[in-house]
Amino acid sequence: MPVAITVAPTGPVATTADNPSLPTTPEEIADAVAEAYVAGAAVAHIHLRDARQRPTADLGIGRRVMELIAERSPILVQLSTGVGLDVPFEERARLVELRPRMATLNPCSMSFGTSQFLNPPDGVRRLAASMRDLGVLPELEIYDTGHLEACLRLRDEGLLPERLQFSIVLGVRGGMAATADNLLMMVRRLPADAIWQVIAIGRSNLELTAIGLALGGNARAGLEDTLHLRRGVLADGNLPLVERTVALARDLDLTIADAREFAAELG
Ligand code: KMH
Ligand code: ZN
Repeated sequence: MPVAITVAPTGPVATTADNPSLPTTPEEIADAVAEAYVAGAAVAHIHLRDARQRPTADLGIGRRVMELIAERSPILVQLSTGVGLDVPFEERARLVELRPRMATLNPCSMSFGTSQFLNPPDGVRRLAASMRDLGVLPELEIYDTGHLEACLRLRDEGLLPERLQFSIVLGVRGGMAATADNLLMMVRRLPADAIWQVIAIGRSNLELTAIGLALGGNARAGLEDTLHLRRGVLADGNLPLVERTVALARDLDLTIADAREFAAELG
């Protein structure tokens, strides 16, 4: 199977004070996504920001970003329903009304750094049901073993598609540590037909992305996951991070999926 690369250009936490090349306006986000598409990304994982760079679930901003992205390329849009830690769950959940191709579904609440990431069980079930009803494919973000079990229960209840798409998130304080052992343990527990990628946050981004590719996973790249290209060297935008991941995959003799191929695999 060709490898699908997701670009995650913005994320919920960093600002341009952390990395001046972080895209935050709709135009900047769409430009970053267009460049990433040309470099080989098939999916764009999108967080929205307001004019003061704060994470937002504003439907108008979401619509604008999706329009600008669609004008520039056929990349598959995956809207984050995680949005940002201070945005109430019910506001975040409404973003699926914009009917992106995919949206994140975070199955459980957890500590997240010094804050908390609230995903209450009844809200998660409602969000999964509305994704199913609107035809929005869930990208399941699992930060711990119990999150996988919660997803399998949702599938058994008919709230998720039969074939599941997971992101194994490593390196968030409050979730699994970014170690190869943790990644291998999670990969072994996934359903055999699962589509999956690693989301490696912070210092171990490069190593764990490489291990995920070598194990047969897809990959994600972008300033949401690391602000640095090398230790101590800020990435000058998302493009170098996407190009690095494409090169890594090619060095492993893997081929890169385009958006159309990955859409067909998702069904
Ligand atoms: N940055 C991720 C670890 C989501 O997009 O739904 C958390 C997140 C979740 O942003
Ligand atoms: Zn995200």
